[in-house]
Amino acid sequence: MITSTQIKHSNQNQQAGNIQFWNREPWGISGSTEAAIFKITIYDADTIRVQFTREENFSPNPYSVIIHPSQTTFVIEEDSEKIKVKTDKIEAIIYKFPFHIKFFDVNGNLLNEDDEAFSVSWLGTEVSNYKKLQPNEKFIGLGEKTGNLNRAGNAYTNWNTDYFAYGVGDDPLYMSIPFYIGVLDSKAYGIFFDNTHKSVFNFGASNRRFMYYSADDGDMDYYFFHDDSVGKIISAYTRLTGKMEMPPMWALGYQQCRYSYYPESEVLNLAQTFREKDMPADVIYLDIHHMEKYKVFTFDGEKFPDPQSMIKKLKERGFKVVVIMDPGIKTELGYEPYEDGIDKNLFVKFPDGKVYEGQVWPGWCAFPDFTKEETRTWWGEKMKFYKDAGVDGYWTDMNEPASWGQFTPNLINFDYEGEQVSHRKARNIYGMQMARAAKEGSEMQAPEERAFVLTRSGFSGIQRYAAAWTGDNVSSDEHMLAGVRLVNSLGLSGVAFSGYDVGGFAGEASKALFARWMSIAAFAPFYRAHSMINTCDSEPWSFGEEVEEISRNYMKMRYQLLPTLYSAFYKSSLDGLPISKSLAVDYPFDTKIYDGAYQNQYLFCDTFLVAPLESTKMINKVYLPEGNWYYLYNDHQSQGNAEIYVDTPLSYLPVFVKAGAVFSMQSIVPYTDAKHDGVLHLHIYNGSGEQTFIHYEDDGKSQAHKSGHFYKRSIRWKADQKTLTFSSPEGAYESQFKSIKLHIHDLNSQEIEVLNQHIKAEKENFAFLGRLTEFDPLPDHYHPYFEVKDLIHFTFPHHQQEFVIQF
Ligand code: NBV
Repeated sequence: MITSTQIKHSNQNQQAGNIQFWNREPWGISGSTEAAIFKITIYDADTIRVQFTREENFSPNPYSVIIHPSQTTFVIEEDSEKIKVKTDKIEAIIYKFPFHIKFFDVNGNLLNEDDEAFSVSWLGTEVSNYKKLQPNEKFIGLGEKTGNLNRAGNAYTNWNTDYFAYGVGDDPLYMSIPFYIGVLDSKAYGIFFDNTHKSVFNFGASNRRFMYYSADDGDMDYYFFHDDSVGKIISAYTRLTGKMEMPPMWALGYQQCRYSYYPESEVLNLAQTFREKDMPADVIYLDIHHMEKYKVFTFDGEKFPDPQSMIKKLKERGFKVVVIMDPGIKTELGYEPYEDGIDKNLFVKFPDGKVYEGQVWPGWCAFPDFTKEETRTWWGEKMKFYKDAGVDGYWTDMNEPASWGQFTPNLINFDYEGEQVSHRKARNIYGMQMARAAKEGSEMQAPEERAFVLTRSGFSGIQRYAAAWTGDNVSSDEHMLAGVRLVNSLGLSGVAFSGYDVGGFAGEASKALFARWMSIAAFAPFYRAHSMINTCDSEPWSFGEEVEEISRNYMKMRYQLLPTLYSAFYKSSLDGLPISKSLAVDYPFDTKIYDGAYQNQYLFCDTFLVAPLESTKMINKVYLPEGNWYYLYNDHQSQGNAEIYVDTPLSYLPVFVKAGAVFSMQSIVPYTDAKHDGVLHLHIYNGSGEQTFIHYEDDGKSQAHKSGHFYKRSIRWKADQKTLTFSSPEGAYESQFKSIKLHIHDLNSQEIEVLNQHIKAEKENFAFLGRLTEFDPLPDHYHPYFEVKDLIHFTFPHHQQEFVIQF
């Protein structure tokens, strides 16, 4: 056997080599090859973990995976050449001479295979897994990565980086999620490479033999997922790394940010203007100028003499306040957090024990070691300062961590939950652990309330702690569309709650760009406008009357859609699926969706097909996948599997509703906590097949939903049979809706007749509100959806029991 020292110093590729021995284990198999020890663990029928190390012990990442293997059944068979491991969903064939692995589905279709010669290998300390490229293989996901939806032919680096005004093809950015999905002609699989070192994913760049993933050091530790849909693969990945918890309802509202709003009078004025202009909004951000000399846990006494009373006034107007928190602690004697952190030994250090210092906004700073539990708790305790002022949410910025020079020395030490590692292993996880400290701190300060944390940096599993935004984007059309792809890619990678700076952070948006961006972002999970210091005003009323009107319409539509949005968040908190869902989730084998012209399209809340486009285009091509689709604004029906032309004035973002869909709306409210009129508008689209919409409500702010205080019922529309079934509601929370108004789109005259009969028979339950025979044509000028009339609508009380309507 080659010694591990020889291998580590070698300048040539060293393969794992032949299997020397192996054992059956209750969870899979363990063994040794010529170069390393290995374990293959059956995590679940759809998830198999492969680990290799040249050390004596494996060193798994303690941060990302939060579950242990389930007790799923599997079969192991051996012959002279290979070991076969079979679950209900995957068959893995492990060849012994030399070690390499092939994954099949249970029908024997090849999903993924190691390059036989290289499979698991090392180059110095760098560890890699080489996989043969399959015919027509596409690669999607990998988190916050620029570029095309299909990543084939490109390579990416995972190394969390502060990148001001990044280009739309630049890499790496702020967050690393080493999880991708491979799409073959009719099957898909997923791979999560759980190694926090700097890593590379090469999807066939500069070669046509293999794709590979490598890390600078550490174990080869990956999870292979397979199920019969892309959605189930994402669910399997989030079963492992966790799901978003229900955020407070206000975090779904419109949010206004600026680097920075100050002084206090400007902030109050801003809040007042939203209300005066009848533009719904929920959140105002305080960026770094709220602090005294950029010192975290302080307020600037001149700009904000009385933060408590300012925040109280904002709350009276229905606003929440989110403050920025940067990790760097100014190294200033007399500054309590610095002195306390030194006393308690909580900062990142050089190997000789001296505190590492880097320069950021406050000047020279020490960096709390968030990879240590004690530091996270300490940070949470310090957050009392903000809680006392009435702050509602936290924004963790610069947590890559960023510092002037952008090149942190690799030798500095991090605790890494007691393992004691260098920056090489800790950097990619640092931001996530800061976000975790913020979430746990928020919950420590206000145990009854749901936390809201927005983070720039993160790693696999970040969705458990925070929403994410895509950092310092630029005011341009290509950035606006790149942002959509980033958010969709984050959604493919387990991060359902994310968004981008509307209007662009760096630069100045044109009127048209701002209007288009506001409309697209109304269909993003996180809806916030933000802009850089020393740029023009960028509030939704700053670009003239037309932009103001368009913005208002889409902001209002967002608030009308809150019941659908909140229900979609609920669903995602259970299944881990995206809220902004690339078409690659539901239509992965339709090659058209990867086309450059259509790759930005996505399904929002499972129901709306959104086709984002540049602000300069007034007509555009949209691809509608299989099925029938209704244009949101006039119910015009189009056949799927087709490219269609759509007029796209700034006032009309192309949005289509899938035939057979069900979604809900409410009356317009100025902020999420304000009372709606109690009528739940249920929109049902004729079509075929069936859709179940889970209507979900709770108090939108407390933790009570975790102990049964929610209201949930499923509403199933069987389009073929024209049956609408409401299940009995579950949960101890009383719905805020008192009646339901049904809007049935596109019934034919016979169906309308049946419906009329039914309504007559059920008089006590329904009030028929009449029929409008024709739609208003689309007006030339901006015209909000909520004024467009439906064909049929009727109202009935919000029943407590299960009932069925047969049309
Ligand atoms: O805190 C200032 C900004 C913030 O507004 C932005 O959203 C972050 O991405 N921050 C970066 C620091 C530096 C900006 C040049």
